Amino acid sequence: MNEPLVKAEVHGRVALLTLNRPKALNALNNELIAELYALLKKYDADNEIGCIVLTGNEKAFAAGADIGAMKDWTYHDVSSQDYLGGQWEELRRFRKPIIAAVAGYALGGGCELAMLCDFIIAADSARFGQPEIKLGVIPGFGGTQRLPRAVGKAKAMDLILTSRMMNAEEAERSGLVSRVVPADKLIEEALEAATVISSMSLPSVLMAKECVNRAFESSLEEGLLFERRNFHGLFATDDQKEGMRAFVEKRKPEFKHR
Ligand code: CO8
Repeated sequence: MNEPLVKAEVHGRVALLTLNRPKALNALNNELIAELYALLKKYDADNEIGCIVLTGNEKAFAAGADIGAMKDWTYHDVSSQDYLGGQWEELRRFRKPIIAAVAGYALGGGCELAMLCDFIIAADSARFGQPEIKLGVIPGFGGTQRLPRAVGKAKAMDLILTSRMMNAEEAERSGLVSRVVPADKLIEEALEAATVISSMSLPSVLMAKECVNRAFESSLEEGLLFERRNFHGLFATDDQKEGMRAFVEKRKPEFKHR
């Protein structure tokens, strides 16, 4: 049997997904994306899972879309099959938090895949970039939209137009990653963060993710209303009663995730 292109392990309430095309620096092809999509769909729907960690290996999170596979495609090929539509596009719709744990290269589609996760924890070895311009194309999976939102226009233009890479320290300074850790502690740290998240009440975790994402899709007025109504809604959950009672009774809450 062939090795899976994405490996899955479960650690308590956390699913750890590892991109597994090491010889091609985890270059993203349709088969890998289909496996990733199927696993994310499975764990997103699994009540026993509260958070997902997506990682690569120490050399590469992913070095981009598979250039060898794309090289002979015509405009008609990519546009008629809506390349990067379909499952690629669906990757951003999952509701459970997904943490990208990035070591080594996160380039092109690899950087875009990391950016569509909810936050990025980087190893000190991580290198981020959108080098598509060197190939005669542009980022095609959100890079021109998500990178400026994360790091601002100046740095996004610099990276996208010159194709230069930025290291983990610069990525943290500019807001692309939430924390930088030693490479040998990356998975431990990401699993720890995911374990903390998955110990929280699932309805409030899902709501918090949705509300933060709404900040990028709406006016402040609309976003504040969306947040307030969802805040109100959480008072209908058992976990709100448990969380607040546990605080008052000076004990740890036992969330039932409902
Ligand atoms: N596609 C296919 N194969 C790749 C890719 C890639 N993106 N990146 C690396 N590989 C392969 C190499 O061809 C090589 O294979 P082989 O051993 O068979 O020759 C193997 O991985 C190892 O790579 P290198 O020998 O080049 O390793 P180095 O350590 O010398 O260099 C680099 C590492 C700098 C990362 C270099 O491999 C590189 O520049 N890779 C390409 C980076 C790039 O241009 N990425 C953008 C691709 S285009 C894109 O992503 C469009 C976005 C579309 C959206 C995708 C949705 C998720």
